[in-house]
Amino acid sequence: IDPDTPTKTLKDRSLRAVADQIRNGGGKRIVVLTGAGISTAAGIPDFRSPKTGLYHNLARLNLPHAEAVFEISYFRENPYPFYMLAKELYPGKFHPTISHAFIGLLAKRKLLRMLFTQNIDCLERRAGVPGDLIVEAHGSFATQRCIDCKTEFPDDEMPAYVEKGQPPRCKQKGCGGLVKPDIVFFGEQLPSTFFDNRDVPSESDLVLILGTSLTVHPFASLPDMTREVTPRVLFNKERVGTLGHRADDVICLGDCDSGVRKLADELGWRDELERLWRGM
Ligand code: CNA
Repeated sequence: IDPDTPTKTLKDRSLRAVADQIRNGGGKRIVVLTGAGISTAAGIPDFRSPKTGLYHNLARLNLPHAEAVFEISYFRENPYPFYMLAKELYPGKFHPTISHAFIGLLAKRKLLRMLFTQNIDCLERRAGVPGDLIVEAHGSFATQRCIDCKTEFPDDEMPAYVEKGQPPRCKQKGCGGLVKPDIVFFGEQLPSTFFDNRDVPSESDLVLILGTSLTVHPFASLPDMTREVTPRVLFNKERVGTLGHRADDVICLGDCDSGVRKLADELGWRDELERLWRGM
């Protein structure tokens, strides 16, 4: 956007102006959109970062192409690469980042309208964001079922299989199909909570977007479903989607934890944020 274009809602396109907006009550229905980039500092690789991303490192598994690890047809043939990945990402091993803690703080201050996450690591819950304010758009490891007859597999038996990298088999008589955690593979329908809450971004008064390449649809279209007057703030290593095209877009390039700390400083929340994070 031309730097001379006047803003509609914010004083200017800075984090200070975003903080003022929140402090003045113009950020009471905040929608947060997150992706793998908010968890890289926790030690969980993202997909697409060059060299460190999972797609780069999956090359050693001899997959026909990296995305095959999330394709049902390939999973049927060879579920082991997915289970190797599942072992790496399985919830319980990682600690939330300062960015997760910030979302927890928004919820604590009753400013969070909804968090839409593409992540499957459950770190938002661990950071204290209440489950009813989270849309896990790409599912989660919380439940699992048979890919053929769809019968659920018991939660308490799952961790041992994941730890061994061994796919369990369906227990239904005569089935024996492969069991897959309820995370969304390519071509699979997103959970109904995503569609039930799809209008929420258009009702928000501020949108924060953290650590996502905005390449996976339909999630990637959420920032564009907000009203023109709703400020959109991007915390990411690179520019993504249409962020930067609107008058009230604020772009904070770099690692999202630093960006979030800057915003917390502007809000006067920094001490509370660090305390909250250390206590997680
Ligand atoms: P992606 O396509 O890998 O993009 C990540 C984005 O974050 C890129 O734009 C990076 O530049 C940026 N980034 C990386 N590290 C940082 C950082 N520290 N600070 C700021 N920006 C950073 O991941 P998306 O989430 O956009 O893609 C959607 C996929 C990734 C979803 O289906 C997820 O399920 C999947 N995924 C999830 C996890 C997880 O649960 N932690 C891990 C890996 C992949």
